[in-house]
Amino acid sequence: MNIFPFEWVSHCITHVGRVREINEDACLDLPERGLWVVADGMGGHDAGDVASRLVVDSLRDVGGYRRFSEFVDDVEQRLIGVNRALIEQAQRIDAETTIGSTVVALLAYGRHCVCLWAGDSRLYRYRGGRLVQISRDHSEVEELIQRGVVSRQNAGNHQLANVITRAVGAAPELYLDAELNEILPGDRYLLCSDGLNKEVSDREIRECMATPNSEKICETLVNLALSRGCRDNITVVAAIAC
Ligand SMILES: [Mn+2]
Repeated sequence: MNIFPFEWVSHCITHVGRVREINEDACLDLPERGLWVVADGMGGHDAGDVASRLVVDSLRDVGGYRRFSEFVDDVEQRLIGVNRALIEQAQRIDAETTIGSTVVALLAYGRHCVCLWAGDSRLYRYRGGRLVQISRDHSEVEELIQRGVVSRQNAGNHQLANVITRAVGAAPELYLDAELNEILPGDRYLLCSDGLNKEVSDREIRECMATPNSEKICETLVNLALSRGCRDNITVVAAIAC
């Protein structure tokens, strides 16, 4: 099978934002390997930047697979390895320490893609003028929405909006969610850390993604967030299947 029926054009930007002193986000933009990743080191924890860097560094040299399932399994195994390493590193400090990071990864192989994620970094897909969020946040507030306790409209202001329920390095077992989808020509994908969606609405993301230019999409979204004070680090990766 031709594993590259699409030509991918992609771009990524990561920015410290207007308030934080260090950037604990990290990203990977590997169109020739069909892999894009965003990792957000857990705020308020020790060494969040170490965690997110370890996540992306563990995936830099993926490739050489004969089947898509091999690719997906390998990425999963590598992230499980990072999970173990982060827990060991934290335990060397003390029992209370967590060194963690979210991860959202888009893997493309042939005519299909898989989204793997843990935490609240997101994958969106823009197709035919519509924006769909492919990942579902692993967060306290998303769980309340699912249970009907909080409406999605009010969720952004909720006090639990920042509490994530899964992350690499957070628990001995790493549970990654996975979504398999078909790729259509012209599909535009956006991976982002929560620094974007705390400042910019889904409607605005959809408007930005109407432009078929990955670099322009990233620049417009980051500038929009920065213009609103951008309290968190922000990372965006845009990938277009041509
Ligand atoms: Mn963040």
